[in-house]
Amino acid sequence: MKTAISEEQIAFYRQNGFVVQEDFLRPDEVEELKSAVLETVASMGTRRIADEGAPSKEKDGYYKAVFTQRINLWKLNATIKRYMLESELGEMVGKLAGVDEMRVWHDQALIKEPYGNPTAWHLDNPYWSFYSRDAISVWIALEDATLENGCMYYIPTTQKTATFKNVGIGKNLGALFEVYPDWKKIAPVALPLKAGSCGFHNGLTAHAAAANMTHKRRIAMTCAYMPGGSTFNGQQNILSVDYVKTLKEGDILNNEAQNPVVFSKEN
Ligand SMILES: O=C(O)CCC(=O)C(=O)O
Ligand SMILES: [Fe+2]
Repeated sequence: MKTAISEEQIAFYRQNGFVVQEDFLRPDEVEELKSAVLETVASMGTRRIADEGAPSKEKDGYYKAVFTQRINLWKLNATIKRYMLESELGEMVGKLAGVDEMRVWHDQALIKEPYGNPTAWHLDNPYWSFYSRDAISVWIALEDATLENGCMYYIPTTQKTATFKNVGIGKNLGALFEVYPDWKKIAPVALPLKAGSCGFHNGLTAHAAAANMTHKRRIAMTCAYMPGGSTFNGQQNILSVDYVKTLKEGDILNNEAQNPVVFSKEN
């Protein structure tokens, strides 16, 4: 895992809300992580989220055809846990975001199946159970992600002007621009990635992915990280009913079993 990150990359991320790390994983690491992801996804059947008591319903037909989405695989598979909770990766996301502590929010396998629908423009953080301007995700290509098979697109600098208003990932590709009409003036950037390369994006950066116009799967593994000290905002999102019952708005999300620390400046 290539976790060294330059001052230029940090500056680019802070300005644009995303950045790329070429050759993040070596080919043998890609194979190891991809096998673990495919095996774990298969073991979950139609269950979307690993956690007991979490919302598990498959979404509607259109959403299902955007990607095969499986969440919190790190709880089921030791190899995935080793990669997603790797402390050097934790330090990397901490440095990019400029925060002193990072916890896992959730991981997700995102497989855009052959002829899968595009992923409509959206923000991530407003869906989650905490609000933060410094949440960050890593998106690792486990197969080449290309313009043809649904690579990611970002709209630079949107993390700076985003509020926590959002739209769902629905059939209307550009619904987000009804909420943020000014963003129509900014050119999006496509980010094709070789297998093993990754992108990082802020939880408030507008992003999307194109349709998969190929007969092969676009396979990605992603993980979202939550700054330490983030507090519950009242949204269940992926949390289990039982856990949400123990929370009230404003509580710090510091349950180590649900949101383990991956980076702490003190250590
Ligand atoms: O992989 C995709 O199609 C979308 C990914 C995404 O929205 C994310 O990683 O936040
Ligand atoms: Fe997203």
